[in-house]
Amino acid sequence: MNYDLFEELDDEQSRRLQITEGALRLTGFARSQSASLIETLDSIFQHAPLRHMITPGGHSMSVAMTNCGRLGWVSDHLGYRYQATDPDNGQPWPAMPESFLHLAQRAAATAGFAHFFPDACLINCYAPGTRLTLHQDKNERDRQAPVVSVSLGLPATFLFGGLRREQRPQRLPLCHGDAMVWGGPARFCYHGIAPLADGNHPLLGRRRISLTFRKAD
Ligand code: MD3
Ligand code: FE
Repeated sequence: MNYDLFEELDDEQSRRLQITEGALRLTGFARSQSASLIETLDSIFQHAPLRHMITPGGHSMSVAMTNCGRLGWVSDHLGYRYQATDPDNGQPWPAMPESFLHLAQRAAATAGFAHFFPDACLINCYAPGTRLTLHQDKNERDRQAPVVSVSLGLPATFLFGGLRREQRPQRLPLCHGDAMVWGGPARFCYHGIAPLADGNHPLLGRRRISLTFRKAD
């Protein structure tokens, strides 16, 4: 009997929190590889820098964003969409690193979604005070595939509502290394991030970065 392995499995069970049907938080899932994820992010930022996109209404978004993968999520005066090139330089987005893809696939499989092939990874960067108001993710053509997200850096409070905007959201802490999987009925629930509290993270300083993996096409 390998008791170390047994403890690890037991641990994974205790770190798996079902939030609602189809929604799972995997506490610390990416923690052991977080330093290498951040190194990889730095090289992505050199090719596709973080920027504040403009909403269709003409406002600058407070969350700084960029993408990797075949498709990237963009916003401008025309609306929200996915596109294969970075509007700031006309180049393709940096490729999805294999370590990112494998991490997203492992998280999805843990939640029961085999064969997850995300073609888009949106990278969101929050400074203290920054928030993301309640919204639904509806720009993806594939409506069956789950969404996988990974949190790095400063902790945040995730707001998780229902299928109608009026439904009062639950508040859930999200910490460095946590992963979440949103599938099935949870996929189209309203969600957001409360204003980020100030702090200093040993690897990311005064920032929170989230990776959101989606099958857009
Ligand atoms: C629940 N980002 O980019 S990730 C977004 O932390 C977004 O940056 C947040 O919401 C962030 O659209 C939350 C977690 C997340 C992503 C997609 C979801 C939760 C979701 C889609 C459906 C339900
Ligand atoms: Fe979202």
